[in-house]
Amino acid sequence: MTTHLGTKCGMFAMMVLLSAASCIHARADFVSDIVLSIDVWAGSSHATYVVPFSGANYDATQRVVTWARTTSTPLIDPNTSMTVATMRNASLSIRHYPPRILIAGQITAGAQNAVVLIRSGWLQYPPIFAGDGGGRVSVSLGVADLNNNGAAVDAIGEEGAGIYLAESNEFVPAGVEFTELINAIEVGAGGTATVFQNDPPQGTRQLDYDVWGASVELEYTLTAMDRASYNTQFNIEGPTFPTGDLNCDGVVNNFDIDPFTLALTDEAGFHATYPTCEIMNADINGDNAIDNFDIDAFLELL
Ligand SMILES: [Ca+2]
Ligand SMILES: [Ca+2]
Ligand SMILES: [Ca+2]
Repeated sequence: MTTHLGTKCGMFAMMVLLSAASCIHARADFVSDIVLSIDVWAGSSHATYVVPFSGANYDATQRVVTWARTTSTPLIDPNTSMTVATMRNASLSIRHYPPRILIAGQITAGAQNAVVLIRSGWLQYPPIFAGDGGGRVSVSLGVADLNNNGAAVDAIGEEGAGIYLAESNEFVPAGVEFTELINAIEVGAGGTATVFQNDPPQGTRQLDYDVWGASVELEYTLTAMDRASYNTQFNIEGPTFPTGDLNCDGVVNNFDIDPFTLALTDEAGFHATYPTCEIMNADINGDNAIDNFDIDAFLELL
C-alpha cells in the first residue's frame, strides 16, 4: 500500500515540478503530501498553485484535511511574470473515513484562453472490497462571461470527454472510474450558466473492484477574461468496520490485539503501521475516547 502511495505521489510531485516533495515525511497518513494542485496553461505560459499537506490544515482528531483561500490570488508564470489566471474562493476537504473529497472554487482566465487542471491529492482509506461499497459524484460547473463577448468552458480531448473525473484506486480498473459527461457550457454576451450532474443520478454506483484510494480532477479550457466555477463532492461508501477491528480486515479476533494496544498507547505509531485503518474502532465503549476504559470491553469482544 505504501508503495502504491509513494509511486502515485512521486508522479504527482514530478508533474508539478515540486522536486522537494516526498510522500514519506510530514503528512497525514491517509493523504498525499500535495492535497490540492491547480495548473493553468495559456499560450506558452504556465502557472501552478500547490497546497501542501501541513499540520495547519489537518485535524488529527477527525482525520480531515481542510484548506480554503477566499482572497483573489493571481496564478503567475514564474518565467514571464504573466498572470495566467486568477483563483478565488478555492477550498478543499479530504476526509479519511467515510471517504469524501470536496473541491470548490473559481478560476478567471487572463488575457488568453486558459487550460485549467485542478486535482485533489490522493486519498487512502480502509479497503472496500468488491461489491461491498458504492460511490457517488456530485458536481456543479458554471461559466460567466465577464467581458461581454460570450464565454465557454469546454472539455479537453475528444468529443464526449468529461470535464470532471473521479477515480478510485491507483490503477483505475474499469468500473471504478467516474466520468462526468458535462462536455461544454457556453453562454452569450454577459451570460452565466451553471450545470449540475450526479453520477449515478440516484443512489450510489456499485464498486466492482476492491478499492482503497480515490482522487478527483477537473480539466477544461476557459475563454479569456471569463470565469469558471466548480463545486464537486466525491463520496465513497463502504462497509462499516466492526468495533474492535483494528487491522481493518473485517473481523474481530486475536490479530486485533496488537493494533488495539498500539491504538491505546501510540496514536502516531498506529497510523504509521495501519495507515488505512480507522483508529476510532478502538473506542469499544463508544464514549468517543480511546483509553483504558476500552480494555475490558475489547477483551469481551474476542
Ligand atoms: Ca468572454
Ligand atoms: Ca481485525
Ligand atoms: Ca472509549
